Amino acid sequence: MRKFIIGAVGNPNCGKTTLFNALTGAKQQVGNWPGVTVERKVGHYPYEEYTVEVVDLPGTYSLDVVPGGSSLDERIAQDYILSGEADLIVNIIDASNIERNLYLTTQLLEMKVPLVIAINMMDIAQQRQIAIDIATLSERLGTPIVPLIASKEKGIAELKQIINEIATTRQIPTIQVRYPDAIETAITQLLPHIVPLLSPQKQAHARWITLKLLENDESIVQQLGEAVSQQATQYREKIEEDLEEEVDILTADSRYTFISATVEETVKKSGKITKTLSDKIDQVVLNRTLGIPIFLVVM
Ligand SMILES: Nc1nc2c(ncn2[C@@H]2O[C@H](COP(=O)(O)OP(=O)(O)O)[C@@H](O)[C@H]2O)c(=O)[nH]1
Ligand SMILES: [Mg+2]
Repeated sequence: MRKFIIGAVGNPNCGKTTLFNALTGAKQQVGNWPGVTVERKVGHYPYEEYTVEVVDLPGTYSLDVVPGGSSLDERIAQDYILSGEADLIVNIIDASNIERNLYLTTQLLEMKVPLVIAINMMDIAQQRQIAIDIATLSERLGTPIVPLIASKEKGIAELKQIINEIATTRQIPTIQVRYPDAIETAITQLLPHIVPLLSPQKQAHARWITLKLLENDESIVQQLGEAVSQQATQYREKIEEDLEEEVDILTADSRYTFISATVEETVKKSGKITKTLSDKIDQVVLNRTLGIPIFLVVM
């Protein structure tokens, strides 16, 4: 029997565990990620002549490993995705919080891995009168999207079918976030120094790895070593001097610009949306994670 491995990623509370259970039923093994006490859950389901293995990654808002920070979950998720173990990544996003969830999605698009998006909580979006143009969103993100209500097992058959299709074709998203010229130039100049350090399997992720090095991502810095990291630091300091802003703030800003334009075109909110308490808390956590000082106006 042939086997596919898929990694499940998403923000906390997007319904990842519910989907994992709907896909794999009772057949799960629970262990730990190597060297750490973070739970690693693996399940299986049969599909045609395949066994599909589902690896549950920690819930995260981003894949940023902040230096000296407590970004263990982000490190596990990023390292796993870059390891190439998975044939594809399923990104579960919460339809009722689409803009916030798309930050992680944008990073996955940038990583150039075969990707399927599952938009979960479609029932809640409907209750809140949030209309999502899934066909256009799929086009803008350059990746297949399956709507789901995981808690009612709706959309699971469609998701399984798309998973096998993309795991077979290994179609990779072509969308590229555009960064300020100074960052794009630094990526172009650093790339030839980084590519020779990467295993053949990691070459596809070279732009992402270079960008993360420029952002001073701790996991990437440790993997690439001292020499090239010092080179990246010189570029980073120059950019920060010229643009008077930190590189990771600039890149987050570019991602949000991409997300805002995408959401504006594809998501319509006709009802008046009042933020729930958990939305507000998540917003604070996200802003902290990204290190962006934002004063929350609570209405
Ligand atoms: N209404 C609704 N609730 C859902 C859906 N999927 C998951 N949930 C609920 O959302 C909550 C969080 O789900 P969970 O799977 O634990 O999220 P995780 O943190 O991503 O693992 C749980 O109470 C689920 O029952 C859905 O499609 N619709
Ligand atoms: Mg969970």
